[in-house]
Amino acid sequence: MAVTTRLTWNEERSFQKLLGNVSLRLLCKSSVHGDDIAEMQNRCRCQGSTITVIYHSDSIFGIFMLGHSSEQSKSFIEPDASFFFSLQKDETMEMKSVFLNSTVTSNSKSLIFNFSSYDNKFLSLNFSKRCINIPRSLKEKLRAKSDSNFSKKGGIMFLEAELRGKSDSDSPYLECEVFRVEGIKDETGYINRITRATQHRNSLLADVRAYSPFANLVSEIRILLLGPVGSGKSSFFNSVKSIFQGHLTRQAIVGSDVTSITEQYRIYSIKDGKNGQSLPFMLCDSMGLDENEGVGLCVDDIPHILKGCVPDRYEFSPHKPITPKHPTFITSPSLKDRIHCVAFVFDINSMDNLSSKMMVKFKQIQKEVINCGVAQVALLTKVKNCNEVLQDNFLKMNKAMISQSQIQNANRRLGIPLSRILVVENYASEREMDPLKDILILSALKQMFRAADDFLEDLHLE
Ligand SMILES: Nc1nc2c(ncn2[C@@H]2O[C@H](COP(=O)(O)OP(=O)(O)OP(=O)(O)O)[C@@H](O)[C@H]2O)c(=O)[nH]1
Ligand SMILES: [Mg+2]
Repeated sequence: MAVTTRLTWNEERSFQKLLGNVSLRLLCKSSVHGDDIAEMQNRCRCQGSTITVIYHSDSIFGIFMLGHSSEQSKSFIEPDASFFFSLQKDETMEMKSVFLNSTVTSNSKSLIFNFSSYDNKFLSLNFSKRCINIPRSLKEKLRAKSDSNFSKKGGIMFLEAELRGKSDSDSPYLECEVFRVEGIKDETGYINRITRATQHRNSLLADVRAYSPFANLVSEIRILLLGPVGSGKSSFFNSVKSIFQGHLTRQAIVGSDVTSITEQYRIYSIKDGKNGQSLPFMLCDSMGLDENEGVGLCVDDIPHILKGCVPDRYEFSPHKPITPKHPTFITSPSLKDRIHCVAFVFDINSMDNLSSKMMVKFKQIQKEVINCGVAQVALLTKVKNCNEVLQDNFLKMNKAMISQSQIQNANRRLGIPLSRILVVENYASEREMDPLKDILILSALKQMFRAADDFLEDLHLE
C-alpha cells in the first residue's frame, strides 16, 4: 500500500511556497518505517535536499537540509545550509511560518539543532523516544526574544503554547515524515536569502510596532497619501493593513480608471492583528490628482487637509474646495488632527513621462506642504524587480537601484532627497503574502515615521 503523508493539501502548499515552488516526495514515515535514525538516514541517502516534518499536537515544524547525503558516506553529513521552521495556524486559520537558522548534527539517536542566534542553544529530536527535547535555557531565550504580540500570533512560539513546563522536557511528537525536495534552486544563497528575509521582515515589524512619535506629542502620526490618479495610494493602505492582519485585505476600493476611484477622504487607523491594539500611525487616503483643473483632488483642499480641518469620509468635490461653512469642517483642529508627513505617491514606471501640467500642479502642492512645515517623502510604487531592490542583507537599497534612472529622475524632478525616496511594490493581484514586499513596505513606513518625527521635533522647538 502506498505510504501517504499527514500533511493537508494546504499545509503541503505552504511548504512548497516557502521553498520556492518545489515539489515534495515522501521518503519515509516513522509510523510505517520505524523510529530508527539509521534507517531514516539510509532512506534519505543520495536523495538531495530534504525536509523532515514533525507533527506535534497542532503545530507542525520542519527542518530543511540542503543536499546533504552522499553515497560514499554512511554517516550523517552536515548540510551546507539548513533551517528550522514552524508552521502554525493563526487566528484566521492561515498558515504562518517562522524561521530559525540552525546547523544540524546527528548522533546515534538524535538530530541536534544548534541556533547560533540564540547563543548556540540547541534542541534535539530523539527518534527512538519519539520526542523533542528543548532545554530550559532555550525556552527562556525564546521567551525573552518574543513580544506578546508575536507569541500570540504563534510561529516559533509553539514552544510557549506546547511546552509550558519550566524544566528541560521531553515532549512527545505524533509523527515524523521525511520528504525529498524536488526543483529547489540548489544554491546556499537562495536558502540563506529567504531565511534572512523572513527574519529581517519580523524585526522591521517589531520596530514599527514599537514606534512612538517624538516626545509623545501625539499618540498616532498621520501620513497623507497624495498623488496622481491610479498611482497606488489606496493599494498602499491595503498593503500595510494586510501585513498587520497577516493576510491579504482589500478594505479600500482600488482600480483603474481615468478619474479617481477614491472619492472620499479616509483616515484609516490600523489594528495590530484582528482584535489587537491600534498602531501608532494613521494613513490618510485622498482622491487622485489630475493634470486638468476641475478634475481630481482640488488643490485648494490641501491646506485644509494638512491642518486637520477635513473630517474622515468627507466627499471631495473637484470643482469646489471645502470651506469653513461645510457642516463637518473641523474649525479648531489640534496637533493630533494635523498631517505630520506627506507621502507623494507616484508609479515608478511613469516618472519619466509625467506631463508638464502634472508637474506644475505637483510643485504648487509641494509649496503648500513646505509652507505648512510638514515633512515630505516620495513613495514610488509598482516596482517590478522587488527582489533586486534590496542588497543581500536587506538593510539597504541596492546601489544599482539607486542609480536607476527612475529614482534619479524622482530625486531631480520632485526635489526630494534620495534618502526620502521610498520604493515599494504593493499587493495588487497576488494571493499570498511575500516577505520581500513586506520588507520594502515596512522600511518605507519607518522612513515616514522618521520624517514625521523631524516635523514634530521642529514644532516642539518652536
Ligand atoms: N503591479 C502593481 N500594481 C499596483 C501597485 N499599486 C497599485 N497597483 C494597481 O494600480 C491600480 C490603481 O491602484 P489604486 O490603489 O486604486 O491607486 P490610487 O492611487 O488609490 O488611485 P485613485 O484612488 O484612483 O487616485 C490598481 O489596479 C492596483 O491594483 C503596485 O505596487 N504594483
Ligand atoms: Mg485610491
